[in-house]
Amino acid sequence: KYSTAAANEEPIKAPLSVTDTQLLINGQFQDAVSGKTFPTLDPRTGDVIAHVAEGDAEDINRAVSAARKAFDEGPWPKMTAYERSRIIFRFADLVEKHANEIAALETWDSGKPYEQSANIEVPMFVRVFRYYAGWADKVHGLTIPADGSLHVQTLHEPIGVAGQIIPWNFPLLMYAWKVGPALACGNTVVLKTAEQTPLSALYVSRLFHEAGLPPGVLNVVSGFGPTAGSALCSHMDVDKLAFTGSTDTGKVVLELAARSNLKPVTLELGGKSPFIVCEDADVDKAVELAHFALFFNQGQCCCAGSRTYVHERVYDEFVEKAKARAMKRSVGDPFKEGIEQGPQVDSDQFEKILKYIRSGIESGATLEAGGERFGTKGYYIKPTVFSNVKEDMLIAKDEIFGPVQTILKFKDLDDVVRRANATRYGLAAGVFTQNLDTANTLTRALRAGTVWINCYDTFDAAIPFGGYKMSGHGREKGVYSLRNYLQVKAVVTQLKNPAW
Ligand code: TXE
Repeated sequence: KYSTAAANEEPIKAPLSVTDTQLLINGQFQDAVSGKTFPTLDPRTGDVIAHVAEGDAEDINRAVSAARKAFDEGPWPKMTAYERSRIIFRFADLVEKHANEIAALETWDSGKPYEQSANIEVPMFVRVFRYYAGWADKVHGLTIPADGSLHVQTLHEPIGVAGQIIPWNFPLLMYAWKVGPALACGNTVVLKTAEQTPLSALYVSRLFHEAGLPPGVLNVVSGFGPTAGSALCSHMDVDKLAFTGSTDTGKVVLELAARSNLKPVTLELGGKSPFIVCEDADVDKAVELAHFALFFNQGQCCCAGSRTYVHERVYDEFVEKAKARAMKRSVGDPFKEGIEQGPQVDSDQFEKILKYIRSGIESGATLEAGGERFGTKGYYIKPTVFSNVKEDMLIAKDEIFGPVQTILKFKDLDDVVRRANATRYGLAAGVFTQNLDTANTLTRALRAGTVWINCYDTFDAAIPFGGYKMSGHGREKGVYSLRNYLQVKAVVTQLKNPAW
């Protein structure tokens, strides 16, 4: 039985107050040109946390000019790479020093458990920045043995002003994955945060300036997609775009880039990733990992293992245990100790998920657990499990982006490979098996940017992440992300005396 007590209790007071609510342009916090603001809400209650400056095209213009000037005139791209690296390292130290406040802000604005913000997201944020700080002075080109009397080198140069648009499910981590490599390579940035979660980016960006970041190098504009976001995508002075969000908005971003100045775009979009439990699986362990793969972060992960394929031999046992695990999941105020699941980020997401749950019931899937809101206020949803799910049901095709596990039965590897790949997405896949041959066979056959074997959602800063098919273009993290932020210049010199 679920206990609804926690969600009905008075929310715990967030242990901080909000200090940064203005746009950050050219090193200065400032109001939007229009003077407009928008409320950012506490997903536990729907109450206003703070009013935040609402940037639109005018503010994007200002931010891009600041970034342009900081790129063209320096000092950032002209500094030694070692100096850039030291500023980024100092920033990471400052974030560590303020880790508790930052984690609390992230939880307050997004609804994710404080323990997750404090133990996973802030430490990973710091780690990603240290990783890229380390790269800053190791970015260099090649010397190429070309034919005849040509001496050939490549220079790896920063690409210029990077426009970056991030979503609300991991506000800090998406900031790190984008800002880290861009700044390490010597670019300048205009970052547009998600309208649901503008707060943590403003707070940490103030720390970045305390760490010595020159004005104009990193500009942060809070605001909405169709206004601030599209102005950034269309801007003629932006040299590169990086976007994380829905596949539909990704298409708009790509189109705006193409219609303006053909700036290159990296996209990290939606997913419907298979998690495959093979017949040799230890069912208890498989249930736990599949549960984590789907329910982590309230199910709001682009790479969520949202189609759980279970071999027919272990299917019934798996469903029983997956149901029991979901019923045990602790849901409630994300500031409370021991809470695994907080509220969804906002009422749009909450309603969208409930609609998919209704659609699952109507299409004939078996509702094993959950299926409705949790408590009476805020955007909490009971951990939900469907069995007997078929591929033609919407819940097996669309990205639900919520705590809804869909369990499908398969016969053999050919069957599961065909079905796992029959999706427009290709972000990630999970395989649970002890059999090396099965693991290797599935790894080759699955069309996904990440295959996790006997683990899931491991996000080391050095591991590349990105999608096949409509899950996106390009890779973030690791050495691969540096390529997104560099131009390659071939330098070809004719030698007078090619004897050497
Ligand atoms: O996404 P949007 P939404 C998926 C998930 C979710 C659905 C809708 O399924 O339920 O998308 O969420 C900015 N030009 N993901 O509506 O619209 C917007 O302001 C430029 C998966 O929040 O894609 C925000 O900053 N920018 C995903 C960002 O795009 C625009 C994470 C994401 O919003 C824009 C989030 C425009 N015209 C949602 N319109 C993942 N891959 O992890 C919006 N934006």
